[in-house]
Amino acid sequence: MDRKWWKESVMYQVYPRSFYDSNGDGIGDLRGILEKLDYLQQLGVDMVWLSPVYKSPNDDNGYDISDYREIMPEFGTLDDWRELLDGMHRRGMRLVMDLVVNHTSDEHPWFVEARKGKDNPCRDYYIWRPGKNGAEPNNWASFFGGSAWEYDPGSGEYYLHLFTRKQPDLNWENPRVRQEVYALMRWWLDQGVDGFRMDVINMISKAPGLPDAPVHSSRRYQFGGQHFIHGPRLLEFLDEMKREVLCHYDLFTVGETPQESVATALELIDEESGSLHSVVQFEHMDLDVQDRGSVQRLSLAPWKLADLKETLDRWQIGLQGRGWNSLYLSNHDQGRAVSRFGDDGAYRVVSAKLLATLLHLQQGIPYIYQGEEIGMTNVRFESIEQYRDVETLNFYREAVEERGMDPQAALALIHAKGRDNARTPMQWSAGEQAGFSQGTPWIGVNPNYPQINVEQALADPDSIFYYYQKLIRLRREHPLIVYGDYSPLLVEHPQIYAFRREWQGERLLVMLNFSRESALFELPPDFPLPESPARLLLSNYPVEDSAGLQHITLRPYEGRAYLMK
Ligand code: TEU
Ligand code: CA
Repeated sequence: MDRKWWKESVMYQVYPRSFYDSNGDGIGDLRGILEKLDYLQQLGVDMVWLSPVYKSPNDDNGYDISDYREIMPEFGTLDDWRELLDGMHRRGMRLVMDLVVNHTSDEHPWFVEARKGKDNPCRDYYIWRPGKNGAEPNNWASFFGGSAWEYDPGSGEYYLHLFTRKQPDLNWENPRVRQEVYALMRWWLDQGVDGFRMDVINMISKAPGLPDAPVHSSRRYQFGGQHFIHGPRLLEFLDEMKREVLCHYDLFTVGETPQESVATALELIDEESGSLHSVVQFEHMDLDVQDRGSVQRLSLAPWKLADLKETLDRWQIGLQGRGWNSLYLSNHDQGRAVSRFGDDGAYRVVSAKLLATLLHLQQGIPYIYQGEEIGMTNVRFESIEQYRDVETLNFYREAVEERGMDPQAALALIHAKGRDNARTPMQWSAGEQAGFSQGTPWIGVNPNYPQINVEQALADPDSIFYYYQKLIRLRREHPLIVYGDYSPLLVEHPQIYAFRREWQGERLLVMLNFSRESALFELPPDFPLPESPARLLLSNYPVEDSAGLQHITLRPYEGRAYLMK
C-alpha cells in the first residue's frame, strides 16, 4: 500500500445550509464557512467535503443542480467560493466538492431543452420512454416515494427519476452527456478543487431495456436496484472518467455507493485497477432497517453490536492491502451517530468519544459530520410542519395519508431515522438560534443547544471536541494508526468491540465497551505480550490503574487504546 496524503487525512463534512449564516437570512452560506475556518483548523481536519453549493431550486437541498458552474445565490457567489477555497488552502486544508451527476435538476437548461420535444438535441441527455399498458414504462419505485417515472404530457413520454420528479436521471449511455460531465469536472479542478465526493455514482449505468423489478412487496412500485446499482457499464464509464479527467490531477475521489459489497467495491477502488480511491459504503447503515432490500429507509429494527463488528471487520479485512475505507457513522442523510449507535442520554459524552475512537483508530479515512465533534443529537420535532426534508415529507404523506399509518408512529420513525436529524443548525453557542443565525433559521434549532454547543465545548477541557482533536493529532503522530494492519479481537464478545493494529513492530490495542454495563476485557491467550509495558495512548475516562492488560474492567461506554512494541 503506497503512502498517500489522502490516506493520512481526516475528512470534515459541511452541510452549508446548516453550518453558519453570515448575513442573517436564516440560511447557512459560504462566507459563514469562511468565518469558521479557524475552528476547523483548531479541530485539525485535513479535507472538507462540501455538500452541493451549485445553483439549485433546492427540491433536495442542492442535490438537484440547475447550473454546475454557478453558486446557489443564497449561499453566495463564485468570488465567495474562491475566497473560501483560498482560506482553506492557506490553512493547509483541502476542498472536496460534491459531484452530483447521476441526475440534474429539472430546471437545468439541458432538461428544459429536452422537455421541448422528442427531436430536441438535448432529448437523450435524459432517459425517456413511452408508457406501457397505459402506465409507467416499468415498476421501479423512486427512493423518495411513488414511481421512478414522471409523465410529460408535452411529448406523451415518461422520464426516469430515481429520486424526486425534479431530479431527472442523466443518460450516461449518451457520450455527449459523459463529455459534458468531464468538462464540468475539469472546470472545478482547474479552479483548484482537491477532490470529489460522487453522489450515487454507482447508479449511472442502467440495465439495457430497463426491465421490471421482481415484485417483493405489496407496494405498487418495487425497488429496482438490481437494474441500476453497479450496472453493466459502470466500470467502463468510471474508467473513461479516470482516463479523461482523474489521472490528470492530484485529487481524492470517493464514490457514494449504496448497496456495494466489499467485492463489488473493490472493482471500483482497487489500488491497482480501480478508478476511485474510496467508497462510502452503506452496509452498517442498513443494520437497523427492517427490510434491507427495500427502498424505504425510514423503518426501524434494533441494531446489534455483533452485526456492527461483523460488518466493519469484513470491510477492514476485505479492503486491507487493496483499497481504502471511508469510515463514518453519520452524514447529512443519516441520524446523528451518538443517538443511533451511542447513548444520547446519560452517557452522551463518553459514548460520543467511544464512537470517535472506533472511527479514528480503524484503517481508512475518518469522516466527521458537522456537529458530531460536539456530540449533537437527533431532534424530536413535535409536528411534521417543522420538518423540511423532501424524503421525510413524502414518507409522512405516503405513510399516513395513503397507507393510514398512525401519525405518531410515522413521527417516531422520522425521529429515529429522518435526515433532518442531521440538518438542524450547527450549535455554535447558547445564544439566540444557537449562534447559527441572526435571523430565523430555515429549519428549527435542536432545543438542546443551550447545553450542547461549540462555545461550551471549547471551554471544557474534557469535551468531545478536544477528544476528537487528540484523536486527529494521534493519527498524525503515529503512522501505525493510518497504515497498521487490522485484526479483530474478542469477535464473539457481546459488549466489547476490540481490535489490534500492527505496523513495523508497533502495535495498538483498542478495546471499546459498547454497553451501558461494565464489561470485562480479557486479553486473548494467543495475544503476544509486549516486551515493555504497554502505554495508555487514549481513553474516554480517567484511568488510574496501571495493572497489566490481562484483565481490564471497562466502565459503561469506556474505550481505551494501548500502544506497545
Ligand atoms: O444519497 C443517496 C442515498 O444514499 C440513497 O441511496 C438513500 O437511500 C437515500 O438518501 C434515501 O434514503 C445521495 C445524497 O447523499 C442525498 O442527500 C440525496 O438526496 C440523494 O443522493 C439524491 O441526490
Ligand atoms: Ca445566509
